[in-house]
Amino acid sequence: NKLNRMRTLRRVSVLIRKGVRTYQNTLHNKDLFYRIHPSVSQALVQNKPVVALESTIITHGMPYPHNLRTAKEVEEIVRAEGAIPATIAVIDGEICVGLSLDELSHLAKSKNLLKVSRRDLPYVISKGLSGGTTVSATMIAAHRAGIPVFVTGGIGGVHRDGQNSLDISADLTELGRTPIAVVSAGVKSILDIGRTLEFLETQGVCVASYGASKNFPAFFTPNSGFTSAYNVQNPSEAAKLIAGTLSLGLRSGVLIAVPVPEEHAAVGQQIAEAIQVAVTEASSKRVSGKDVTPFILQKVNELTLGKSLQTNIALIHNNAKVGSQIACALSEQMR
Ligand code: PSU
Ligand code: MN
Repeated sequence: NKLNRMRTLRRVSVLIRKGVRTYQNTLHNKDLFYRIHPSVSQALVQNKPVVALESTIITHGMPYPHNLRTAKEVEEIVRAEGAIPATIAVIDGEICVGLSLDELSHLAKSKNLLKVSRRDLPYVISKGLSGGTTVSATMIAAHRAGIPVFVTGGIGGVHRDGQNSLDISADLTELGRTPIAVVSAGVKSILDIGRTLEFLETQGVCVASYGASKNFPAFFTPNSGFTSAYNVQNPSEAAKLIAGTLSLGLRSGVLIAVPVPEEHAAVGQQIAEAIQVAVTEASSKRVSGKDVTPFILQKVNELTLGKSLQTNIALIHNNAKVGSQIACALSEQMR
């Protein structure tokens, strides 16, 4: 009955709050090689909502000056929703959590910066190099700093023909081993979306679509034809799901898949054709390893005459808004 259900819910939320506190106490904020921006560490100490942001999207995902403008706009959106932005990158061998405007603009303008994934971190640190962090490296840093919510555009996945090449993004295994909620517009159809979802299931990642349906979005378009295991209808439901993950001590992450708003969705057919061309060209030019994703992103943008870039920016804005609302709801639930 209703009363029992309410008691259950109250009991669960008390347990979850305790669990998340225990989890947060086990984090190390003062690690060597980490530099936490004062605005971020202050917010964390005061239990205010913080949103982590990645930087490969700045160094490798978008051309200048769109990358810089978008990075600034995203931080503004996070602030407008009442959260603190923490863009993460490696600068001169230091993992920086929260960047100054100068640092953002340096990342956006410099050519030849590294794309830093989990496996690259030790090398980049040991050489004192700089680079944009991918979803996997950003998750590691955000988790270490104690930030449970991370917003990006799209995550990496299983590449087409990945069952043969084994080109599977480290983002997926990271989601299996690092307890962070990643808010993204799903994965691009440059990838094999069905196999990506299968792999996430194997990794134990809780995948939930944001909104009224379980449709799993395909980045440029709201529906990939595949479905998530669950859907969450609002920031508070999403926050509870995340809190549940943290307090259970599962150590795996959550993927919140936010469909691009219908009015910004790209013309599906045009994008699909551009992707086909780009994927074929990547394989005929023997582009491999970490260069595949940036190569295809740039090619698709070129072929759609910037239309894909417009959609890309619009969906990141939307993810930033939704992700910030989730971070605020989570910090509210922790009070
Ligand atoms: N997908 C996008 N834009 C991006 C990326 C992916 O739509 O910028 C970047 C992200 O940083 C992601 C990385 O973590 O590419 C994945 O690269 P790879 O496929 O090499 O794992
Ligand atoms: Mn790869």
